[in-house]
Amino acid sequence: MTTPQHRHPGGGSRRAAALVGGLAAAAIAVTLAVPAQAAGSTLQAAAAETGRYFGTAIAAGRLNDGTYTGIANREFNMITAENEMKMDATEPSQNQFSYGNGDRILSWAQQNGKRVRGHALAWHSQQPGWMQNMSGSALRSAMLNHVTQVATHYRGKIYAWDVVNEAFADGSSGGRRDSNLQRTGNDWIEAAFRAARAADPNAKLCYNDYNTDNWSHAKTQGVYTMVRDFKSRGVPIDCVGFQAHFNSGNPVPSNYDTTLRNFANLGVDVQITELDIEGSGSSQAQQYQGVVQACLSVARCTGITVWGVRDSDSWRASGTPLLFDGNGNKKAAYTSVLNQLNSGGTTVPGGPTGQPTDPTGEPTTNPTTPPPTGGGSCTATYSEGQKWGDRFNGTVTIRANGNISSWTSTVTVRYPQKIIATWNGSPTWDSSGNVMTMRPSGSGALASGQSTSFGFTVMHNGNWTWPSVTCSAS
Ligand code: 9MR
Repeated sequence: MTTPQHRHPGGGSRRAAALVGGLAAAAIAVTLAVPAQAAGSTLQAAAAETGRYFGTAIAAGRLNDGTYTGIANREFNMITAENEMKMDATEPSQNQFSYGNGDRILSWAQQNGKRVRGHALAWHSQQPGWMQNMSGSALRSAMLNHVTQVATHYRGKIYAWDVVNEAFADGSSGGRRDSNLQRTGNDWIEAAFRAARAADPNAKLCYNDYNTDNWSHAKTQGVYTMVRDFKSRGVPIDCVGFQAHFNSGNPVPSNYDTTLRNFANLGVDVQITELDIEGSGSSQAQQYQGVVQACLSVARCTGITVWGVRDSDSWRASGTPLLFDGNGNKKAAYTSVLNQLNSGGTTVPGGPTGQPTDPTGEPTTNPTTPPPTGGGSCTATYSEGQKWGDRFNGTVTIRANGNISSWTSTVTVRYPQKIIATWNGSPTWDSSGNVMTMRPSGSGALASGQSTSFGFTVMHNGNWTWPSVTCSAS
């Protein structure tokens, strides 16, 4: 691919850090204990620690089931209508719109302080009968009218719309799926996106599909090429949804993080939109953990939605693919997802505290120099990584001088620079967004003379000044 790829987390070069001019390294030891961050006890709380959401699909017909709504309300903060906002549900007869069940789900979400993903405005499947029989310019107009009407009805209330769903073919072609919509002309997808933007300028507009998780699959490449083309021509697309319906024949790919990262690097958010994994026990739990880990490693992976609450609510209930069993008990998969969310990851741009930048260009908080102690100390050394037109990578090497049980490092970037991705550490941010405090993902213990490193990507926005770094040991 011609687009630069970030290094794989942990795969960055370990070349010795050169001590050159402009390098700000400090060796500092501290007595101050770093307060442990409270772990989130629900999926939504744990995801929010890094600015992400955790969502579920909701069926209107189950809203009077107290166990169902109890779990949904406690664990999730993003809601997708499983079927109720689709074309057949919202326009059963041409130009006669029906929003009863969609509105029911929206109201439940709003009353409980949750956001809503809209699903889906244009799709070859679940079309109302009248539309299935249409073709050509009449179908194109009817589709655009549908997009406009439904997006207008929900204007201002939707976080992100799946504007177009499942438009690419399975298999090795990498091309579009044949459908009545596709036969109206290859530009039907961008036409739908433009209509959606005009109807609801504040909703994020997503392309959503399945079997696009493995980076080496033709379908993934086909969608990637379309999104890259849309971005280059100014077609209004903000996000790409990865449905993530997995089973033994279609397992979670080991290159999932690469896929998410490469799409994000096109300048779109990425989201896991319909996650379910058939199976049980520790094997299911491990696969769930892998998906969460991949999302957490990509700063623009802004959230994860599972496709239903309990196994018995699933479209493929016999595969027991969800996080709660039929009685509403937490499964091993639930615990592995929660633990993985609590282990930290990249923080999404703007989250969790908004990360405002100081318009004067000065960091509002400078790294403080804690008092030295008699114990071990550490040195932080910055080294330049790969550079692209709009961004650069950096690596910070932490070296222990004397045994240390853990370390904390700060990285200060200069406005209008912005750190957009990190790896090999757990970041938190000050209120200015310019100062990142990095802590080890694992124990952080280093014997005297040992070193470890973490890395990050900076959008330079015209400012190439090197970040300054510090380290404190405990
Ligand atoms: O879960 C949905 C199920 O209740 C419907 O019968 C089915 C009809 O197509 O759609 C299911 O949801 C699908 C989603 O809308 C798009 N991606 C695949 C999902 C699972 O089939």
